Amino acid sequence: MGYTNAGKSTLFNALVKAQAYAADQLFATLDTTTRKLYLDDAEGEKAGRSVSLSDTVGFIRDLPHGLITAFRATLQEAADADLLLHVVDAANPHHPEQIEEVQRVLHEIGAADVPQLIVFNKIDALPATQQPRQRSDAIDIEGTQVQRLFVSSHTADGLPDLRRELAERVARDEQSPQSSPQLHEEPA
Ligand SMILES: Nc1nc2c(ncn2[C@@H]2O[C@H](COP(=O)(O)OP(=O)(O)OP(=O)(O)O)[C@@H](O)[C@H]2O)c(=O)[nH]1
Ligand SMILES: [Mg+2]
Repeated sequence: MGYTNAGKSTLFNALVKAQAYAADQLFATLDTTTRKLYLDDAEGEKAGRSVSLSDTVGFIRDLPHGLITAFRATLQEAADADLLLHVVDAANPHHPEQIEEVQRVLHEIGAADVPQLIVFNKIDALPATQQPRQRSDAIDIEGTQVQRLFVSSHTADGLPDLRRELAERVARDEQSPQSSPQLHEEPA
């Protein structure tokens, strides 16, 4: 999820397509905007872990209350998620305000407390002087330090790190499943 035009659908397709290319049989369509994404374990071994990855509608500035109601069913998916990938257009100079707008919508739909991973997308479009020095750091979101990853959905730069981070979080969750009981859609 994230502000409109951040590159959510492009990232979604890049993650799913990369997986489909690597192993066509290893993902299954759940519905039009949700795909099952299989993840390697931290050592890069096929571990058979999967997550359901969903693409949401764009969050826009000054979303009218009527629209909030109309989108509520779609956005409800965000409130029910185990983790929100908050996609940000790093190349848009207004991205700090866009992050604030997204946070505002998250509060309105009751999803403000869902853990987030901030995904700064479009780093290929940043000038050399603004390129991130590291692939991952922390960013302040409403007074909380939240992990941020830098990616390009166009060049796939950073996507392996994103997959690894998701795999690590799933593995961590398996060790303390009570903190997130919904994660295991297919209990063994
Ligand atoms: N340079 C660059 N452009 C990108 C990247 N990812 C997405 N884009 C472009 O950004 C535009 C918006 O991408 P979408 O994936 O449609 O964005 P979205 O967040 O799904 O947008 P909505 O569904 O309308 O909210 C398109 O023109 C993409 O080609 C990227 O990593 N680098
Ligand atoms: Mg989209």
